[in-house]
Amino acid sequence: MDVHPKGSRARVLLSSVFGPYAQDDEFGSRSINPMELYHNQVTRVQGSFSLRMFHRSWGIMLIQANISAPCTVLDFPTRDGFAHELTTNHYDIVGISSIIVNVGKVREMCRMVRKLSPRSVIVVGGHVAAIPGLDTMVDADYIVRGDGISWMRRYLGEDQHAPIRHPNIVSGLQTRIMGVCLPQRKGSTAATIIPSVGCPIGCNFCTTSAFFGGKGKFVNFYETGDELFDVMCRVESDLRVQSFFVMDENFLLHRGRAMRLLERMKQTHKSWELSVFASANAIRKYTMQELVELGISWVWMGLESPRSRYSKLQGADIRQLTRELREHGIRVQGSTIIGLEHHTPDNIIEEIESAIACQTDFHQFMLYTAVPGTPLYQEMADKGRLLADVDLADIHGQYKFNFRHVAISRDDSKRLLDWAFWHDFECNGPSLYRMCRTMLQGWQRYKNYPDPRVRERFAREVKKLRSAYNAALWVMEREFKKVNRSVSKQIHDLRREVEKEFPVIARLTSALLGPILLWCARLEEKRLASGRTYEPPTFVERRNWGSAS
Ligand code: B12
Ligand code: SF4
Repeated sequence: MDVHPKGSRARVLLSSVFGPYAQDDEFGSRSINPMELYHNQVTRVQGSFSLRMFHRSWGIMLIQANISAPCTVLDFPTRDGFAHELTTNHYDIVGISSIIVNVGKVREMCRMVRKLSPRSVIVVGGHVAAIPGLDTMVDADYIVRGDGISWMRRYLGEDQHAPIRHPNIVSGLQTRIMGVCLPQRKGSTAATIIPSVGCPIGCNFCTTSAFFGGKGKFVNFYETGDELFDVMCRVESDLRVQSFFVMDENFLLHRGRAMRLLERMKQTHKSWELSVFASANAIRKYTMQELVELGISWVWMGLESPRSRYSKLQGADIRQLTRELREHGIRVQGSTIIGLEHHTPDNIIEEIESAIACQTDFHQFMLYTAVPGTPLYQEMADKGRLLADVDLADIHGQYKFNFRHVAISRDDSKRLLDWAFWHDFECNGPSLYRMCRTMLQGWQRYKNYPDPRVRERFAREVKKLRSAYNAALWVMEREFKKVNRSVSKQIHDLRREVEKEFPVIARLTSALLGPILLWCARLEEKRLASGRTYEPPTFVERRNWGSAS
């Protein structure tokens, strides 16, 4: 590969694609695709109870932190903002980060760079690079598949094997629920830690696994528990956090690393809280005690389907596992796939019901989707089953199939998906309530646990439950009567139980704060009904900029 003639003196701009996002437009924005994790694909039908927040573009933040060239990260720019940055500063390299749905924006941004900064080299990276023939769709000089840190280091003539420097990342921003924006105090939000990218299990539909090498492969930024521990200690002190969102597709799969991390946490009395992604077979490698001591408080886990044959699910009784996790205070975010090969109109309802019966705290439903770059895409292409006229902006699993399913029509795929979200909400209630239930179970089980680190963690978590969350329970109990009286009764019972544990503070907050929250939630419902959407703010961050010439 060539090295840029200016090497590490080259000025680099790294940008995410431009907004606004939560609207339908000619560049591929879609109103069903807001720049929000929960509201996009988890709690999207939960109205004012939906958890709303934004996440930064971590890929470009990581690249910026690991090159010594002067570099600007421009996150969530507007189109005008991107043009302004290109014309007010000279950039030798413009890197654009995108996923597949936003390819139309990448095309437009390349066009803008050629016009406004014709001497810049254009590099396109991120999942969009998995589109076959992307080089004929966008005017870029380089299209980078896989890890961008090592690529950018090589291109700048730097050591691609140098240790990875982890930036300080606040995991979410502008969190909002029931019409209330949570205060953004230092330390109040978890920090994101990215130990690796990719997953060696290699499920046929999985785009992240495929993008970083597929089955048997992944890219490790931190090999050992010791390295990870050191990074977490630094971030803990810089951001004053004890809570970490671990962005690793299958964190618990690497047992040696996780157990060494636990050892170090115990030695140094760290009462950390970890939110992780993990497959059922990986979770099963640990006892509940190990998970709890490691601080696992939230786990995102693929439930896929009771009859699917994915190796990660072999031998796991999913319903029992999810129940057990919740009984130990671990919030579960389940993910179910709709439209697997064996699904038919006769069995799909039963499978959705079975997923909902797991009563996970959060539930993502996704359509089985042939995403470019995955083995499933190749298989569907080989069998001539890809639908030719589907816009790339609509290939993401939250709209309709992009391939011919043997038993379910494209329109029915959307109906089933929407129904699954509704039915889960109707049967199980708002995720906020479910989370409170799991938190109480954890507290009751572990408040007298011998390890003080564990006690401290549950005591920290329960502070929210006995105050603001109890007031939220009061609101949910009232509002949910309109949807499902029996769930409303369950919320009532939970609230009573919380008040039994914390008689003074819990009663006081629900009595004082409850009515205010109810008013905020109803106002939010009105805003949402009138079409209100939310967009992330723009970030401009410069590094090594003093040395820029
Ligand atoms: C956080 C996240 C989000 C955030 C937004 C983040 C953002 N600011 O854009 C939210 C929650 C809003 C979100 C929304 C969506 N997301 Co999302 N998201 C993720 C998630 C969980 C983490 C991304 C991440 O930071 N990873 C860690 C970093 C380090 O990895 P990375 O981004 O891939 O970056 C590396 C390389 O790709 C490369 N690279 C990245 N950028 C660049 C740029 C250059 C110049 C170079 C050289 C290299 C390079 O180098 C990096 C370091 O190795 C991933 C899953 C995952 N595990 O990655 C899904 C994922 C990226 N999302 C996905 C999708 C589909 C969506 C949605 C459409 C939702 C949906 N319906 O599924 C929406 C779209 C929103 C929109 N309008 O754009 C898919 C993308 C599939 C694809 N092949 O394109 C993923 C992979 C999830 C999945 N498995 O399906 N998402
Ligand atoms: S276990 Fe999860 S992350 Fe790993 S390949 Fe399968 S779907 Fe992807």
